[in-house]
This record gives sequence, structure tokens and C-alpha cells, in this order.
Amino acid sequence: MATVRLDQKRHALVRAVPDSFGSALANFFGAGPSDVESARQTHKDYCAALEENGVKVTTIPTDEDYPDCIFVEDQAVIIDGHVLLPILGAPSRRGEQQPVADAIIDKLSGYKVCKMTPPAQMDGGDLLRFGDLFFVGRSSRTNDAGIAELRDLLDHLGYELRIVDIPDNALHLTSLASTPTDTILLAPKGYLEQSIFGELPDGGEIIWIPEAEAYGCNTLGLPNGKVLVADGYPTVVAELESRGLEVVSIDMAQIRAADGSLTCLSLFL
Ligand code: CIR
Repeated sequence: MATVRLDQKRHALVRAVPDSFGSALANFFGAGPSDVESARQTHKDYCAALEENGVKVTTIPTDEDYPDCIFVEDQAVIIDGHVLLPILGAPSRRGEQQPVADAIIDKLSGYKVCKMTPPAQMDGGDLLRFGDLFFVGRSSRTNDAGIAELRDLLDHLGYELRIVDIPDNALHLTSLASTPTDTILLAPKGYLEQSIFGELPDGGEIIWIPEAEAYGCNTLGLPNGKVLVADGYPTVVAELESRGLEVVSIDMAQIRAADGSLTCLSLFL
């Protein structure tokens, strides 16, 4: 997930794919999933890749009433012992949260849990951590009141927060950008202005990827230094490999069909 540093990624929560996944929301990259079994295979491959690369995986049972429930990244923000439970931007997804919150509390007793209050709205997929700097997407799912509540938490923890306006043709910040390591940020040309992230801390680098590979910019760095990447994005792979990173590819077609990406499928504790 986007809110922990690489060395903190030891335990991930995921949620199994429901039969109803074909009805998941799809307004941006995808036209809606057409093959639930293939989505399940992807989910299985994803969990196996996490386990094989040093991450313990806990699976929350699915809920047929919530076609989007596999996208657990959106349901909680976990930063250094603090958990913020956002009010999701899509009303149809708000009922997904309680079992995710219960699983977090079960695993992380002693963590401080706060709930957002209306009119704040935010999806966890709008949050991106770059070492000690955070970016939040102001999007169709995340509003200014949600950003203000997030800022309160980050001020308390002593971290800087910068806002990135998400264009109408994209869902979340993490739909367009990711931090495969604590010092590299991947983002697509065309969707985002090259000045939008501001000046990066010393040692930080943004790799700008051609617009046609925007979906491939969502990658997932693993604690052993490998990086999960969606199949079919050769520039992303070449850029990461040229920096000495080893890439593990996953066929994400059916997840992409529901506007989901690699990071959306897990929540790191
Ligand atoms: C939605 O529209 O909410 C889901 N179909 C996709 C959520 C993807 N989550 C993410 O980018 N963090």
C-alpha cells in the first residue's frame, strides 16, 4: 500500500473476489470485469507473489453485496501506528469498511484508530507515500474536507502533505502514480503536469512514463527490493530494470477492467 515505507511492508490484508465482481464500478481505465474466474486467478497470483517475496498475507472473507470489496487499499489509511478510516467517495462502497477495520484492529491492537466525519470524503487510493513526504489526490472521491482531516493526522506525525489535482479522466492518485521504492516515483506524462509533485527531497527521482503506459505506473515495491508490475508495460519494466530493480509481472487485465491496480488490492499493516 501507499502509506508505508518499503521496510514496513511485512504483513498485508487482502479480500477475496466475490462472484458479484462483474458489477464492480468501472468508469475510467476499465469497461467492467467480464471473467470473474480470471480475476480470481490474478488475485491468487498476486497473493502468491506477496508471500514469495517476504509479505505475510491475511485474507478477509468476501462479501457478495459489495462487488468492489477486493480494493481494500481504499478502506483505511495506516501510518506509523495510526489508522484513519475514511468515508469513501462512492456511497456504494461504504459498507465494505467494517470487516476491514475489524481485521486491522484484530492484527494491530494498540494502534490509534480515528474515523473521518462528514462532509469529509477520501479513498485510500488517493494517498501516496514517498519516504517522509505524502501526496494526496484531490479527486472525484477525495474532497477538501477529507484532505483537511488527513492533514491533521500528518501534522501530528510531523510529515509534509502536498495536494495533487487528479484529472477528470482518472480515478485516484494511485491510478496514475506509485513509489516502487522510497526514493522513486513513477508517473505518466499527459495525465499530470511535470511540476505537480514539487521539488523532491534529496535523492528522490520522478520517472515520467509515456501516457500510453499510464496504467503501468501503478507498481508495488516489496520489502526484498523486487517490484510487482502489471503485464504489458515495457517502458515501466525497462526503467525499473535499468535502476537495478527486479520486476515480477502479473496479468492485471480483469482487475484493470474494474479500474483497480496492484496497490488497490492490499493494505499493508
Ligand atoms: C472503484 O471505482 O472504487 C473500484 N472499482 C476501483 C477502486 C480502485 N482502488 C484504488 O485505486 N485504490
